[in-house]
Amino acid sequence: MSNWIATDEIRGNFAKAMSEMYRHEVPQYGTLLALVEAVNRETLAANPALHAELRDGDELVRLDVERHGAIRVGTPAELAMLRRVFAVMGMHPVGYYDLSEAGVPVHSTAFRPVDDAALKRNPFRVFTSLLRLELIEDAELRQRAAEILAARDIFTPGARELVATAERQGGLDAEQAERFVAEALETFRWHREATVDLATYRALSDEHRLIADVVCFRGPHINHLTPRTLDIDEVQRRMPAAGIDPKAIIEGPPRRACPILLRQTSFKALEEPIRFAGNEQGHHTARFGEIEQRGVALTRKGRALYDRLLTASREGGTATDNQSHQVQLSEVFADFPDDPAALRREGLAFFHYRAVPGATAGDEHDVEALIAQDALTAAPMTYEDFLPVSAAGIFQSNLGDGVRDEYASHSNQAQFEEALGAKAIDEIALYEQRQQASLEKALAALA
Ligand code: OOG
Ligand code: NI
Repeated sequence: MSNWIATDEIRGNFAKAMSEMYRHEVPQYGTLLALVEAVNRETLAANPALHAELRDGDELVRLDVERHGAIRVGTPAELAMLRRVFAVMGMHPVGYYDLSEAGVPVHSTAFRPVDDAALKRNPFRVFTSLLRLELIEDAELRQRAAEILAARDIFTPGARELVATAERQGGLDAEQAERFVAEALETFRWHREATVDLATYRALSDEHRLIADVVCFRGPHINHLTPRTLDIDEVQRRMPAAGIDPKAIIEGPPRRACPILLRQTSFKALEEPIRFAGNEQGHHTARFGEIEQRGVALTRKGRALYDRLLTASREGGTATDNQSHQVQLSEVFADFPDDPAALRREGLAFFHYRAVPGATAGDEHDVEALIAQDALTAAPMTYEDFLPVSAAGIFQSNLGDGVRDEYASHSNQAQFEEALGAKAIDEIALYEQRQQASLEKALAALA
């Protein structure tokens, strides 16, 4: 018998501690949370069907604590250690995102829980990017950046020790888990002091602002923490009145009767005072706010259709105001079925199957027939991941003007996984498994 604290509980406590720290560091985050909470409450009150759907899918409970954050690290060793830190909280690397095509010299994964029970409890996700130093063209600068990174340790000795303890024991006891949360949190804290002088910062920043952000500080400060809204258009509309200036357009698919994938918008990064080595004063912008609205996860076929329509909608340029952008998107996305039954029948989206209590299947084995006779229900399965085109849009709106064109490099998942010390889990395969498991369980209950 072990008395280890459940990984779900450690993750829940960590997410809460992170949210408190960030609220303290970035007061606008608190404003955003209040806005999202108000809109969620009103949306649920006005839409009983949505309320019932979220309640039956056990998603109402997680909604209030649901957040994703993002960090950027500089070396393979940092990424590999982060993987071990997140594993203590039941978070595993899912998906591979190449952002070099969009002119951002990183590739990324998302650390998140993977199974139904853990996702219901707290789906905390951290979008984690690894800087691709090899994309710095100037050899001298590349060398300098590598040396600066080699000289830092972004983890406290306590965090390192507790990760090793958790791996050795197979878990952490209550006292260790509490210390682990406090020690791990230190890695994500903001630092007002840079580790380099202003001239070095500027040289790196001139190469790419993201490089300066990753290289010049003691740690990979959390750069945003995103709550989930049920109506992103409404939150975006109310942001200015709350003193928040959102980026021009909402990223991702248009508004739909049956929301798909992920829609996101962010507000501009804050300019914050920094003390550089040699006591020079300067500024750095890194931290911003973001909100997201999640919809149903798409199958490979659905995702291919989404990617094709998104590309089509971008031909001839994207509108710079949100309203025209959304109109343009909606026209193109008219080709995407917009009701759950069509999405399911055409194999475009994933669903959770449940047996209706008291129902039996009799001789019927056909899923559609069982749904038609009210023996089986199919609820849309929430998309738990990210979108590379949207992520690039979020990165860029926060890097300001003068964003460069794409890097001539190709996506390199093998190199990323070597740095990570593990494979990135295929997100589509995960949805497939969860859908299949829910169907088998439902059919067994009907037998
Ligand atoms: C990450 C940007 C990507 C999202 O929600 O797509 C992201 C970053 O700026 O580090 O967080
Ligand atoms: Ni984000």
